[in-house]
Amino acid sequence: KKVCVIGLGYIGLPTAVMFANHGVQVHGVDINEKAVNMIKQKQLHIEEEGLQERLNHAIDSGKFTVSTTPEEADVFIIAVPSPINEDKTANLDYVRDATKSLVPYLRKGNLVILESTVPPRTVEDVMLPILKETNLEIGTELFVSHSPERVIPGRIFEELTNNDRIVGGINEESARLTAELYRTFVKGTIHLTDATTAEMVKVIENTYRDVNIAFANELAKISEKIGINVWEAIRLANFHPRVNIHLPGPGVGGHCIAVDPWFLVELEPELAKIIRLARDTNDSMPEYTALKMKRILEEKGIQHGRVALFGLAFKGNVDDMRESPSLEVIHHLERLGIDYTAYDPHIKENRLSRQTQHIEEAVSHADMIVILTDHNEFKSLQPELVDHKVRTKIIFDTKNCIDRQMWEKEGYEVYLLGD
Ligand code: SAJ
Repeated sequence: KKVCVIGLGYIGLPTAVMFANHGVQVHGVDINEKAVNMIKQKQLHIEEEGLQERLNHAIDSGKFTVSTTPEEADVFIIAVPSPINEDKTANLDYVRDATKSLVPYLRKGNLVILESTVPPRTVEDVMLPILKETNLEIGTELFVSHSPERVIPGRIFEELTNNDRIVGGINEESARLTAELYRTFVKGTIHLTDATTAEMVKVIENTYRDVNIAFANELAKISEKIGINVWEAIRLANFHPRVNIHLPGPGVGGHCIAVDPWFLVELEPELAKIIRLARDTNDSMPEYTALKMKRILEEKGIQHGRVALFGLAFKGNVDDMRESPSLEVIHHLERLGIDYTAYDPHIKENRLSRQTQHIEEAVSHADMIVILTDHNEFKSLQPELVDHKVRTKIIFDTKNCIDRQMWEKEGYEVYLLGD
């Protein structure tokens, strides 16, 4: 069997090397020439635990080739971005272009699998009309399915192997062939359904999480008003066997959870009410966080204060800054006229004007350290490391991830989001 993987990003690259390391011949394709050249030289253009060794092995074994154009194969897997436009409508250009790029290479008996998360009906309404241009009969000569990726950045390989997998075919044969392929490395259960249901399943998983986080964020705001610690309240509530409340924070980022709910809002704006409200609630958190910083500085009588922002990635222990709430927090600080520096040990090049690679520089003359992502480096951060540099000993933790007592012992005033 030969598999051609279109899109070598956070999902496509790990998936490609997984197949290659399980004896499948894989050809990887990306329109980004720079990324392709890097991968050829066994260099990573993304950070993911365990990816480097696996990529080395895949390339050295000769089972994994890469280029900017597809090749004939038995199976084609599409793993390209499916972002939203400015106006929150789905941008399916990448899915459309990737599908079109396959048309000249498709032969009788081929299978096309879409892994990208898409609004329900995309396979039926967007992909199939394009695939019909092959003149192959869909469902008997050309098989098509949606098998959404469901892995979490930071634990991709573990989840690729052990998570259950949803496989939705445009007919039963398509689903069966797809399941057979993923069996190569998937140890979880593979559940078969139709393509549109599979699209819906994926979108509602992320929407569930978004709505749940919005609930937690609303509870954080309420808790601040009534004077309790929301983290403690949620922790205790979650001891109930049927309660699983997620955690508040400075916002919801990434290109999945903050994006996918909009697909449902776009399809059914009149009906998707809670979904819409949850999006707005989560989107309100960066400003809420920035305003809390302003309030703390004012309460302490600090004028022209400077804050040191710790964490630019959209969540802990990843190097991905796209759609990060930290960027929104910065936007609001600028709007409020609050001086800041930004530091993130996972973002290795300076992409912002006030960003620094050195923690000492970040905290120099700072009146408040603000933890925006729960990187391990911040959880275990020793106050002595920053002590001699800060101007005022205040730390504001938006992720409840630092050792509060340790910082208090060092003379810091500790603030917590939702407390
Ligand atoms: N966040 C909170 N509170 C929480 C959990 C997360 O504020 O309790 C924030 C994070 O800080 C981050 C954002 O939400 O900014 C999203 O992070 P995440 O860890 O929840 O999710 P992603 O975007 O990294 O991955 C999700 C996963 N979906 C689910 O868990 C249902 C993953 O399994 C999907 O494969 C992925 O989206 C995807 O690609 O769709």
